[in-house]
Amino acid sequence: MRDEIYSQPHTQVDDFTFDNSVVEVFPDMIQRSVPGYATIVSTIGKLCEQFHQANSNIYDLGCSLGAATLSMRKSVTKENCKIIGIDNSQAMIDRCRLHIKAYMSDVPVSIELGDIQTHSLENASVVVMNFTMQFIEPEHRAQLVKKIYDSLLPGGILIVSEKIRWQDSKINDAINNLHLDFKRANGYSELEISQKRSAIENVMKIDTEQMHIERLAAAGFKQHSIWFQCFNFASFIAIK
Ligand code: GEK
Repeated sequence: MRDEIYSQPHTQVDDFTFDNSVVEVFPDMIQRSVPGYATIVSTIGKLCEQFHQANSNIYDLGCSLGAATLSMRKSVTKENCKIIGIDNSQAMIDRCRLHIKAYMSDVPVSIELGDIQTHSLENASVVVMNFTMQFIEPEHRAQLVKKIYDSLLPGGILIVSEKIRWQDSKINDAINNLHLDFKRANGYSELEISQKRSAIENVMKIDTEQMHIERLAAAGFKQHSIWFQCFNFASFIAIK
């Protein structure tokens, strides 16, 4: 279904939440809003193929409708692996379970309702946060990345995809304008763009590339890099 949530004027734009109305249009919304989303999701499967280890857990934190979970499930070749998708939106979890059931696979998947900040993580070879960190309170992010690092086996990876910003306002504006043109080219009107911005600004707080890299290093990751970037959307890999 097409995302038309902000196509009509709202008298008051409430903070964005991942409720039933968002679940209905989510695949269209993320595809038309995030440059490179399809490439990132399919490549997460490729990275999982390289780094998953036998007898380990693979986590999809903030799994939404399970796009990264499904991509990784196709790439698991080693024995006794389990994929665990976690999200704190009941509406997302309910729909995600239906999506997962619609595809056949021998790889076990568990979709769990929970807050990734308190949910236990263990024995992990691959952990994915595909556009989820930006919804965690900034002061809690370092603790979460450290918890993920501690849950990873040696050689395990963390993938973090995020919208990013620049300290330099001219560069930030120039690249942000490219993203706005991307949304316009995908059929979002000026009204939709501005109402969505009002809805999301209190909820989604974005970091610079440097903040991400410093946080990964502080948690203990020795290897870390951006592996994909299109405009102000980037995906990082860190290896334990
Ligand atoms: C994808 N990864 O399609 N605990 C658990 N889930 C959370 C939390 C939290 N503390 N905070 C937010 N979420 C997906 C896309 S969407 C990104 C991820 C976006 C969940 C929230 O409910 C939502 O489902 C997801 O994180 C973010 O590959 O909408 O821009």
